[in-house]
Amino acid sequence: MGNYYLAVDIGASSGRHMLASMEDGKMKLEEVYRFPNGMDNKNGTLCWDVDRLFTEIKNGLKKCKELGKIPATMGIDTWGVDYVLLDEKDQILGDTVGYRDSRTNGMDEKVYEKISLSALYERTGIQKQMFNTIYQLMAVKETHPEYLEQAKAILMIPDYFHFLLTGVKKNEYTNATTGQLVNPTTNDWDYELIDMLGYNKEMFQPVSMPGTVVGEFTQDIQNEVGFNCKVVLPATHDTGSAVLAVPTNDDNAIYISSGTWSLMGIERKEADCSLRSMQANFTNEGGYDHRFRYLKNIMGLWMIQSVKKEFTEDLSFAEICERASKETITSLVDCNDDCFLAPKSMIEAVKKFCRDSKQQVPETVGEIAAVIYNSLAKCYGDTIEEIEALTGKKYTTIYVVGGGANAGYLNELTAKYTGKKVSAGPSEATAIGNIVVQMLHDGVFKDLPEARTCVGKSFDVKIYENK
Ligand code: ADP
Ligand code: LRH
Repeated sequence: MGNYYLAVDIGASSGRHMLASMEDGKMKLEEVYRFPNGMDNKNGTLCWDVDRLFTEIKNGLKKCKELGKIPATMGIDTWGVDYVLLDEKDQILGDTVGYRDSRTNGMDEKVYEKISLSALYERTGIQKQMFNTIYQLMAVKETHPEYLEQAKAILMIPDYFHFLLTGVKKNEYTNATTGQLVNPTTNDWDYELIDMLGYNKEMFQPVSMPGTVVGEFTQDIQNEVGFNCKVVLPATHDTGSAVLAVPTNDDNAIYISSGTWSLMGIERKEADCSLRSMQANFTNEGGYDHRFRYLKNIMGLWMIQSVKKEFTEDLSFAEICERASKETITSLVDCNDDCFLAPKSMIEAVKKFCRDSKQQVPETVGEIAAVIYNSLAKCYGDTIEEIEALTGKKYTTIYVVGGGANAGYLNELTAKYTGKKVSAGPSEATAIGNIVVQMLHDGVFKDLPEARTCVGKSFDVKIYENK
């Protein structure tokens, strides 16, 4: 038995500690601990409870100790774009506001007073999302300029947790790129842009690549969790980790990282910062080994998560999926409409969209879920057409990874609306991709293609064909 490696993967809807080891040339994955996540409404502002999340991180570490499975290395990944600002005493300045909060409304215009939308895309390659760090920082500048002045460090959420574990502050590359402040050619912060916007340059640490050692647990953490461990940077952006675990080395693979969001795209060696690409709203997120994820953010299973909370019946995702598959309703909504980003009621938002567009209004659980699943799959179909037009290539297979790979009905619909073969799994791709980088660091694999081959033979995938 070789070493254990620990991935702490915290998505917007749940976090988990996954231990991995190699056995007979295959990766074995074991879930050690799981906890819920979500933004809390704190006096009208949507916030992350980072204190609770850090307690959960330590709870999972204690569980490893209890099991007698001490990892050789560990790393944390989370969703992108959100961050904390730390003062000179390393205390968080203000609330840890989540990306669905409305504080960024109007901040695009403030940013464009300094730099145009197209110039911004040309120098970052990142698609416009109102919640990108660049707009969030503008909201801070407008409402709490003193936070920006006092800040000694900006840490993305996983960077912050790594700091709490080790006492070392690093800005990891993949998550940094989601903020729209990194240059895809130098792969470093775009200090000129940061200056232009009037953000405090001093708070940015040099960008570190996945595979870099952060440090070891502080004495306090060792005392609390009962062991020491080396922290190695994975691709700390969850999507960056998930795409590392797409189980193929086919350069012409289309993937969907399917969870709270559906991130659909391809991998590329160079960023495409052209006007055409900007107009199609594709992004170039930085990845391991200088591979860019050329993709589109699609609203994703957030819509299902939200209606699930509102249903009076307590149903599992599997049950909701099953009910949807029995329905015949044909109404469709535009999943990427802003009205679905943070509605008071997702059920009402879906109904209103159908009503306003003169389509049948869904009423039952099955109908509401069917409208959402069909609309997502339709959006995947449209996105494939855009990717094929933008790249001038035809693609045959869509690799769905992440929790959404378990949604059988959605996979069937994806095959139907895209006309492509769908390969679904692994559902824990993010944790696997996180561990892949740790294993590459430890010399278990010589390179990423070898790791992806191993992922392919270690985990089950299910194939769906267009009938
Ligand atoms: P995130 O990392 O963004 O929190 P996950 O990758 O964990 O999200 O995916 C969670 C989503 O996967 C759920 O919201 C749900 O829609 C979907 N899902 C998980 N298991 C199932 C299942 N058995 N059937 C249908 N959908 C599922
Ligand atoms: C998915 C994700 C996505 C980002 C969003 C904020 O969890 O990281 O890639 O765009 O959250």
